[in-house]
Amino acid sequence: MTNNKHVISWIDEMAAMTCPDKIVWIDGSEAQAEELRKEACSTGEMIKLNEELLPNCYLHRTAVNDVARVEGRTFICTPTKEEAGNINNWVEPSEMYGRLKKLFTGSMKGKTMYVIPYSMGVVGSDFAKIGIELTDSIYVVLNMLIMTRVGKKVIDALGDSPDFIKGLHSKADLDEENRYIVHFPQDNTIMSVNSGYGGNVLLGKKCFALRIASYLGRKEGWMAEHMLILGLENPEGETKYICAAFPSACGKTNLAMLIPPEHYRKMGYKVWCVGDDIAWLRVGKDGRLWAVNPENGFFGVAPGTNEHSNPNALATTRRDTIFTNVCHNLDNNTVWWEGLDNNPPKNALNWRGEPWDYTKYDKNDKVGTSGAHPNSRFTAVAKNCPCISPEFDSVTGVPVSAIVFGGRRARTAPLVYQSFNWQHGTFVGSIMASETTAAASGAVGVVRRDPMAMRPFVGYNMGDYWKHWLDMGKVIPNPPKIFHVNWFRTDDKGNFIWPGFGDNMRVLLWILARCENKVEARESAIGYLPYAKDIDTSGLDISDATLEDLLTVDKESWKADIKNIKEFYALVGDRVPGEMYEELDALEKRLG
Ligand code: GTP
Ligand code: SPV
Ligand code: MN
Repeated sequence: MTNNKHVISWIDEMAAMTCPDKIVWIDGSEAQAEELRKEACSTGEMIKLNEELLPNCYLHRTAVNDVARVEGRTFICTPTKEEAGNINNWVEPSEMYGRLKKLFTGSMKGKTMYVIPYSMGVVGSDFAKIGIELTDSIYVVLNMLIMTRVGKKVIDALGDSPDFIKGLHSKADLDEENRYIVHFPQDNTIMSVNSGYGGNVLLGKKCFALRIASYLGRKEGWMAEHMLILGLENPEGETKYICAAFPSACGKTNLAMLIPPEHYRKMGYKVWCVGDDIAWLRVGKDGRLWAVNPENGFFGVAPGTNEHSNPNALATTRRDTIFTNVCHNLDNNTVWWEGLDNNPPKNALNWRGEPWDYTKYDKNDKVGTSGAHPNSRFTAVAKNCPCISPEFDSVTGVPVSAIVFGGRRARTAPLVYQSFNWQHGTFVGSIMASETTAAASGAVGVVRRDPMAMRPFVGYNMGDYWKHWLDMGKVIPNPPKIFHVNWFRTDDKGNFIWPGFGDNMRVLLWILARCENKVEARESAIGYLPYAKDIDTSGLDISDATLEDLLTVDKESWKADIKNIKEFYALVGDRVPGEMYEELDALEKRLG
């Protein structure tokens, strides 16, 4: 498909190491995709679902020990440890290449190596970047065909250039002990072995569009962030754009596709989804920050998605979708997950593929007893989303009015607050914390610091990453305002006290009103807080006392947090910019 000697010699080298039986180029055609789906169904790798109810939809199960990203086995291999920093796992590059070579040698014997040329961003646009992923998994090919822009047009856009990200993936033996997700930022190279799960193997996503891209962004003066992008259109037909960074499984897909509460819909408000997971940001000629979504599909969390929480996501998954690790309803050959409806299938296989008895479900042992794995996912075509933004394919992206940080905090963080300025906003991002979720392997529900929702995704030293945020602030003449939200405050019994989902629109309206200087706010120790009267609660079953509680800063828990922030800054180490410590001191003083 190409004469590009850089591409050819690299593929030759990888093939000599992995020894596939044959090499197949993915051209992006529907005919080839269909052949691959048939082949995957013939071997049991995928199951074709009910064509009438779920046209062109498939089910796949990963290995039981391979259901989430593995942060402990993810490495940033810069020449020095200092460049990768203390938050990332690091091994010296030549040592790591040696280890990987052993694992990849002969790993594709008896298999086909697929060559996937893909573009992150609209093919050929100024902001797009090209990758080539070599993989021995048809599941990976079919997911990449949905998640990225793939095929001959990409290889044509690359021409003779050496400027592409090299990605090598092999499922090998799916051996957990030898699972590696490795990035060599200086070599534009990603290597992933012994996994078949989404974020570990769809190399365009977290590996390229966040880890490698964040490294490139620092070098080239732009930013790669773990952010959704949404457009909020008012009744006058003006659309303002918001980017929001929440950690994995903390509500990005839901917010990006929200349906406004009824009275706003009647007034003419609409929300448009530009992206649900990743934003590439750069300064536009007009001095504002502009955002593009480099992806072409959604790799979304299935559990909890339903007709009320996220009707747009559900509609998106009704065709052309690959479901991973959900529950298989054998009566009608469809899929189900916890939180879809109150009607679990009686004749079904769970995410492991075993007969499933829904009456044994125990919410304290979800992984053991649920029909769908808590991190089960759908891979769906962005353009199938009913609220996909008309700007989805825009080559310039969209101008950003507000950046929003947020996480799962049972107490400390209020419903919403605004930072004082860009530097303080960067600080607010740096001290983000959230309860861990099933999106990564390990304990769930433990509060950990997750700066900018990027803890697992920064491709270099976290201190330098904060410095890059500060530097960007200096070159954006008209920067977005920075906010923090928390949809997850709970009462003493652990129930969420904010309704969330579509009602989060009420908070977005306050945020945009602040951006346009249309509403006053009160200054607090942590930033500007809304007056309760300025958050619209009409039609909600929320008492004045609860709203006050949602907007209260509990100084004692903030003081306790300061201690934890200091420990975290110490862990990040001596590259933490002085400005962050100035902000920390100022916060401590304001708390008294
Ligand atoms: P990744 O794809 O892992 O990056 O996750 P995400 O940030 O896109 O999270 P997603 O929108 O898929 O939501 C994850 C979980 O949070 C789902 O179970 C949702 O039902 C739940 N959730 C999302 N928004 C809200 C909200 O406003 N309130 C509450 N209580 N739960 C929410
Ligand atoms: C996340 O974990 O933030 C995801 C899913 O979006 S994965 O692609 O697996 O990283
Ligand atoms: Mn994500």
